[in-house]
Amino acid sequence: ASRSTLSHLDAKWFAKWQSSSKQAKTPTRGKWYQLCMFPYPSGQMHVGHLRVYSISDTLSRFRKMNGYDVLSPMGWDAFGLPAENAAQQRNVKASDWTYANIKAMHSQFDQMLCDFDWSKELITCHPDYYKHTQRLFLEFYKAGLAYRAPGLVNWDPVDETVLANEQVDAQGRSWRSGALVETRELEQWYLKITEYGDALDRDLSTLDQWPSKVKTMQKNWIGKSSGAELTLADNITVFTTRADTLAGAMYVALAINHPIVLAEAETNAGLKAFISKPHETGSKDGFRLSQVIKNPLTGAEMPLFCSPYVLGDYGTGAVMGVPAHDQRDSDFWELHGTTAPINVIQEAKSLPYTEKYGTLNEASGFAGLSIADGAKAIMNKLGAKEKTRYRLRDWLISRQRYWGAPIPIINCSSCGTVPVPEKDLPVLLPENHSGPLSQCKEFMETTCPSCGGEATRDPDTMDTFVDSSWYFLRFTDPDNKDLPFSKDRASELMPVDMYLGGVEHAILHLLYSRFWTKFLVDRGLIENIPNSEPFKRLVTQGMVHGKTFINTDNGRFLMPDELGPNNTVKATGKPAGITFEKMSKSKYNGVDPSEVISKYGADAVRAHVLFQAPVNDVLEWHEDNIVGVTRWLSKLQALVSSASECGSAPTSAQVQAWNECCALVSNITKSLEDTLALNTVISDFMKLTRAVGTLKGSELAWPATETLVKVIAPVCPANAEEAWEKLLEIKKQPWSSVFAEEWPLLEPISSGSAFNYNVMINGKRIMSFASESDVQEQVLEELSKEPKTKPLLERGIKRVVFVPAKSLVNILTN
Ligand code: ANZ
Ligand code: ZN
Repeated sequence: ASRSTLSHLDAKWFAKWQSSSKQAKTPTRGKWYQLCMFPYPSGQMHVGHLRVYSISDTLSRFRKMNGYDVLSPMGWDAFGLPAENAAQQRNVKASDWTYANIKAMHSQFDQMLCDFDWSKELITCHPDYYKHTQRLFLEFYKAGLAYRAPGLVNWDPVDETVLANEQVDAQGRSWRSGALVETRELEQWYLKITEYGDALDRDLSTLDQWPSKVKTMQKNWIGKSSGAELTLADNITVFTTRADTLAGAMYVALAINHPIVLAEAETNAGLKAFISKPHETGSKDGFRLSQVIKNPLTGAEMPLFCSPYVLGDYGTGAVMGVPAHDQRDSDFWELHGTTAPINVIQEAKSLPYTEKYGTLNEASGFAGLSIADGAKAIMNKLGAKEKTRYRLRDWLISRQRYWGAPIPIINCSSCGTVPVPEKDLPVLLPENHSGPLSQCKEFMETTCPSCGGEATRDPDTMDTFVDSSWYFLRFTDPDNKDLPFSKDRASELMPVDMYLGGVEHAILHLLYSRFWTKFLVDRGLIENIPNSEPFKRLVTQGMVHGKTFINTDNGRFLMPDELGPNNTVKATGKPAGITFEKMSKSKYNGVDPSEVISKYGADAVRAHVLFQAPVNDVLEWHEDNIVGVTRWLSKLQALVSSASECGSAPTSAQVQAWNECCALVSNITKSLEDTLALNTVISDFMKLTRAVGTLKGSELAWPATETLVKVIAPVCPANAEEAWEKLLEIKKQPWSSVFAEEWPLLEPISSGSAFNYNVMINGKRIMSFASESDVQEQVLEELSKEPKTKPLLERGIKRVVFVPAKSLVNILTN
């Protein structure tokens, strides 16, 4: 978007802000780090971006006007597949494509009138940035928390790369390509996030300003579970959270990569075929092994199976099967069992009974004990210890792709794995390349830093989530050449006070960032961050849904030119079905932010976006509704144009209107500061404008108008500046920015001694007095001086009714 697409007002003020240094008042209220998740430079903003950046810009402008020293930076999460694919398809360099996109999107930010501190801009694909990403990887390596290991990994056949567990959804599909993920055996690099499983779980409870939904998702992902390891045979130990059900165990099942299974498969062709054929995840297929295991409690013989539903990388890869109390075991036993499930819980009316409360019955061997006590008793009897397990797995960070930060490791045939020395960082990406780095000879061939012999580089790049796991730290010190960030700067500016972004990152980015922060605190790179948590308050904005037209005859989405007049289907003349759905190309319901901004101006679009839905809710994009906001803005400008500094004493109706203004300003302040009820902020703006209109002609009009202009400034910066300029002209004062003003605070009624209040108790007039400011407080003080009111007031005050229009205070007692 070029300047020419800015409306007159936007262009005027954008230029003015560029040329006049912002009058920085000296902040008096401490630091405020306002951050929103930085975008991937796709080249085009969508309305979701428009929403989150409107919110974020509003809040950081508000904080600045409130005297905070605000850090509100912006940057680019610039590595990743689309650039690489574009490079391949268009025969351009991935970096050229990326930087062109950054430029285009930066001007869209300008178009939105976003006031980010661009001097702190960072780009994760720039060597100045990824040099430090590599350095931090080596920090993990030095600590023994970055390691290479063979293992079964998730392979995305479309993007041709491995994925972290967090990047595969519950249906087994890739978060990016949507392809069904396959399993491959590969040697890859991991970050040992499991080392922090306990801290990541525990500290969730300190995040009292995070949505509980996000905390629950993280808790479940980490999946801390306390149970016991029971050794049932020399070579078989099971992990169970229900040791109390041991007497109900009727079989034991092993994962298909359990050592016993692998050993037996050497000589058992049937088993070998079973474990090598593909199984659906969670499948209750089973294969009976030769061994039989004795139940240590009942002495009963239990058959041994192997089944894909037992996970190879959870617990011990072995379970005791309790068909009466576990759904999965019940399903398995129905297919492979011969006898009826053994129930050990008194409360069980039907099986499986999977509730975790109840009392053990006779069959359990510990009749009368609760589930918890029974588990303890059985563990004691077997000499088993309590064991905590986590569902969380280590984070696989190798990607077989070009457009990422190279893993700074060299493989030497004589020295083995050698980290690239810090002085040799960054390991630069070859400029003219696409496809895996393993195919780039100049990149791969190098010399060993340790022995000087021939060696090869690690062919992989890091997951782009590595880049974003520390960018918020880099923002505290973005120009540091030697270090990722200085300890002092980062420690001073962290944590992020408010972090805005999409809930789709509830696990991935937010979990990784918490992990990195905790690790870097432990390594002494930052300090003094409460609970080592990077984000104090988290706000997740809802999605934006677009108006979607459907041909109800066949359920197909209508393209714009298939839509007739008055929302009909052109081909048939019938009315089209209208719904609101997630914007996507296939539904023809997308909206281009640049287009709407050049049509209505940035302020109207910003206010509209905030007005249409509470921050956390889905926003349905009704473009027609913008007219409400544009009308309000023109009323506001008209009101300001006719404002006058002089006026007469207010009527009592005007005093009331003034008090309404006070209440509205305090509401607006509270919403911006705390509750983030931003939709009500816009309706309060409209009410406030009306109330200020009522003050016309009175001496209250001028201060109220000034206040109105100041409070709308965070949301509607251009209109506020325009109005402020008019007010200064009327006052005959030189121009200065409205953003140099302090946030206003209106005192309720300051009508002066002109008002003589009649004070009544329970409807009876007691006395009168002249009020100056806070009438309510003053009333009680005056009354306490009046001996005859004492018995009345001793009954206790129920309510104080204050009617400024009638110059009346009525006190109701019990
Ligand atoms: C016996 C039992 C009886 C179990 C019962 C549950 C209910 P959470 O809480 O999610 O950690 N399990 C253990 N290792 C497993 C593996 N590798 N693959 C699949 N399942 C496994 O789950 C722990 C429970 O999951 C364990 O407790 C075990 O089944 C199963 F009425 O043991 B339980
Ligand atoms: Zn060597």
